[in-house]
Amino acid sequence: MTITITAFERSPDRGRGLARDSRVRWALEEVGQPYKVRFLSFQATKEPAHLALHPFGQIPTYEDGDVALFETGAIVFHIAERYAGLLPDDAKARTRAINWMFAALSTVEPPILERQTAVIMESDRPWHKERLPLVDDYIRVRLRQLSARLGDADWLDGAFSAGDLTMVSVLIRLKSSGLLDEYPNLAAYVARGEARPAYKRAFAAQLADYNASRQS
Ligand code: GTB
Repeated sequence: MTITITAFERSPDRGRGLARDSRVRWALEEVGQPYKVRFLSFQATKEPAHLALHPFGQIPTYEDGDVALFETGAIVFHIAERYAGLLPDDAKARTRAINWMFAALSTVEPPILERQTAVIMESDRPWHKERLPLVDDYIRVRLRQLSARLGDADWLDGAFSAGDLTMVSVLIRLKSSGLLDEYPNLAAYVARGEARPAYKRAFAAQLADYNASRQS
């Protein structure tokens, strides 16, 4: 049974590896599993067939035989549990890697998403110019703390893991903001993630899909 994920038929990130299917593609590339993508319009994500798979009407979803999942965290965790390559064998190290996945999604990502909302949805509001620097400061608190923990290590806890894949995927969204460059070790950490062959394959596949969607 081939793994099938969903993505937008024309990705709103214009193939820049920022939409949520990117993390799932990257995880599948890391573990060497082939996959198919089922492309959906925004409208189709709100229709019953997709809502049966994803109660919030979003992408991505993941299907493999009788396994059907939504939420990138759960999907990456499932892939990492099922296939070798993204979680250490040692039980304690494995738990710590999973800990970093939760930290990325629960503690680091929320202010980054707030910034995205401020930039995309609120730029016409009269208070936007005052709010954005506040959001940037919330982000800086987390980046400073993460930077201190990472230090001069390559990855968050020993070898590259699903924790790093999730954290790098979260931080990548800050690249265009300039905030990441204030923390050179975090900028280098993200660059190390992007330099991984599996990341490059996932990025190229997402970009190719976006370019193909523009031809049709
Ligand atoms: N918590 C969920 C998960 O991690 O899986 C969040 C999923 C999610 O936000 N999916 C988005 C979606 O389906 C797609 S990625 N949105 C439609 C909806 O909520 O109705 C969204 C996205 C687009 C473009 C950029 N970008 O250009 O930076 C980033 C993210």
